[in-house]
Amino acid sequence: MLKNELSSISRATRQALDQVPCSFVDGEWHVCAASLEVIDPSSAGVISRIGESGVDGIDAAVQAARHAFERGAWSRLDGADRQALLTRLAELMQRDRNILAELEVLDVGMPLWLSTQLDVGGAIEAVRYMAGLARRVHGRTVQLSQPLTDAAFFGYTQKEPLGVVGAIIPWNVPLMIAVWKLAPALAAGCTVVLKPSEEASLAILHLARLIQEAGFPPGAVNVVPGAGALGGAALACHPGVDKISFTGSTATGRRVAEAAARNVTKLTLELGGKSPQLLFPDADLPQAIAGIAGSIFTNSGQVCVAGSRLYVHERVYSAAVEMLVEHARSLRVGPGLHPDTQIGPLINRRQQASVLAQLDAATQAGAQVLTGDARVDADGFYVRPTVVAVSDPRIALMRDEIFGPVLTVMPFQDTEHAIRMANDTLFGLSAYVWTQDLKTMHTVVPRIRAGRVAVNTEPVPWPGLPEGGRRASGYGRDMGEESFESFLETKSVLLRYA
Ligand code: TXE
Repeated sequence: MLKNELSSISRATRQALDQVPCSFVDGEWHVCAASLEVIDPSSAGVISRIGESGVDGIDAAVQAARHAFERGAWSRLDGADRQALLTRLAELMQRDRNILAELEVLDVGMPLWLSTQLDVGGAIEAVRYMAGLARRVHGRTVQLSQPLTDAAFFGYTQKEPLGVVGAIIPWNVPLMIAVWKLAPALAAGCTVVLKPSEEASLAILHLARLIQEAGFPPGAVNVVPGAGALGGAALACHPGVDKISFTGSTATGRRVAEAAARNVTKLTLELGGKSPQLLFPDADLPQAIAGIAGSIFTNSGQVCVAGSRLYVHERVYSAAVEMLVEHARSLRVGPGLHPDTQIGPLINRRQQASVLAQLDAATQAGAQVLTGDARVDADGFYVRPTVVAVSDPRIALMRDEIFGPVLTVMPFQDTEHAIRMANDTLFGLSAYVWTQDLKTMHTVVPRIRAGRVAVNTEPVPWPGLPEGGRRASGYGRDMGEESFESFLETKSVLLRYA
């Protein structure tokens, strides 16, 4: 059967599914008047309900975060104490690793090994990394040499937490992306209103329980589940918010930017991508094929940095495509809780229908599906890993983010041709280069227009390496010191001492 066996989940995970739909505001749980269904993507069955916070719920959360920020119980806490509480949170996440991982499987559809390692493991590492930065808030001294007066001056800058942060989270790797925003904001001393995606909130609600258990001051973190068009939109235009950090689609990102502009609210936007992979003839082919497949098929292609456009040097094109097709066909599609599963279902019926429709449109436009029928005969939202040979780079499959397990392949003639095709996109999030040749690598990497280039590896998020894009992929960075700094304000201090 291609659906999750719910009897196999732990009692604690079952309890989390049975919670009354609530939001977490000002350190307390509030029962929501309205609620939304939670659907297991492997079966299309309803397994739980989450709260619908609505506009009033968002307003209460922003007020709680503002009050907490001004009171200073978090924002003026010593960096060492903020580090200690974040470290405590990481320990509790480690303790509840299995619950968090099972919740993500049931909510998102991803296989258990992936939710354990990437999503939950990545989230824990990110909290630990940012906990360390909480003690590293540095201003600088400035030599003042303006010869305007005879008086003597001293100048320095100091860093201060930005204020109230609104974090709007997508559904594809919910816990990890939530922590990518939450952890640096908290480390910097900001307070946070976090709106998870209505498609996947369960693990983030459990995170809120752990935040409560760890003993964060009331209002430091507020979690308000609910629909984007309602709560998300209300958060983006709320005048009490100092910064919005958003990850999601380019279309919604534009709306968020317009809403934030009304209050001149600061913004980080991590939007979609159409990331290229360049396979050069000198690459270690078996290693590259496994990595290329991992770069697009992991989490069923629902990864912002998914390498969805593959360009292969014409000399190795036939061999590489044959190996890729064989690899894609060998991947085991199934429910996330099943230990053999490599590829889980997509998040929902809409996403499944959208991916299949885009494949149909590409076929009609002359593209050739090499892996056979992508459809799976099941109730869940499955799509098989699919490789498509394309000759016309203008078709929609080559230009739009598909967010499914679909890889397009095209040949290239030489390095210049490869770079030109890689950059032929409105996006600029990530890119992959497969080569053993140092000259090729150093020629290609600087010329790729993307926030990140991975060489001979599939995407592995490291807390110290910033993630983010250019152009339609957004601006600003998650993770790394860059992200931490983006939650701090600079104040210049001018002192006359003589
Ligand atoms: O994303 P949305 P959706 C892409 C991917 C996918 C497509 C649609 O291509 O097929 O987006 O997914 C909240 N004001 N990515 O519709 O709408 C919403 O509640 C404020 C790529 O789920 O961008 C959720 O919390 N917020 C991406 C968040 O925005 C609003 C990951 C993301 O939802 C809002 C996910 C509004 N008006 C999807 N409307 C990536 N970069 O990784 C919705 N939201």
